[in-house]
Amino acid sequence: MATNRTFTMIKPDAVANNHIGPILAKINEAQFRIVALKYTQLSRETIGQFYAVHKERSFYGELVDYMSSGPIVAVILEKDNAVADFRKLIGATDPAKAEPGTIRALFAKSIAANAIHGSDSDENAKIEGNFFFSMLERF
Ligand code: IDP
Ligand code: MG
Repeated sequence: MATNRTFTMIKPDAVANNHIGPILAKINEAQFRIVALKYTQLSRETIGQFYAVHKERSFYGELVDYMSSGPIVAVILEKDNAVADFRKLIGATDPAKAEPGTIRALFAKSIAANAIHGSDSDENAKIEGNFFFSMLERF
């Protein structure tokens, strides 16, 4: 299986603040190709499954409430070294600590409402992409 893909979500704060276009533009400028894209809103139960890895963390309830509070855009992206390059493009989890010019530095409101998700490994990119999309065989 290719290891040149990553998975991202444009989070509810960024969608609500009309940042879908500018964020996709940054992603395209950074040479990522869009493989699949979906605008949707998730139930608490569904996003709870997506973030099950964080179940024991103090912010889990807040995260699940927040991520189900409005529409998101789920995207599979392709590029050489996709996972690491995309984490660099989005910046640190806390926007106050994110490098200037990164997507979180530009668009995020807070550590919880931080505009965008990026997979942290090839393995999780595949799991997360498959969570949202099926029938990608033709790609
Ligand atoms: P990441 O998104 O940079 O990989 P993770 O540690 O995997 O960061 O956390 C997942 C998501 O949980 C973050 O993107 C953010 O939305 C939320 N989060 C992380 N830490 C906190 C916190 O301390 N308070 C509230 N929400 C948090
Ligand atoms: Mg993470």
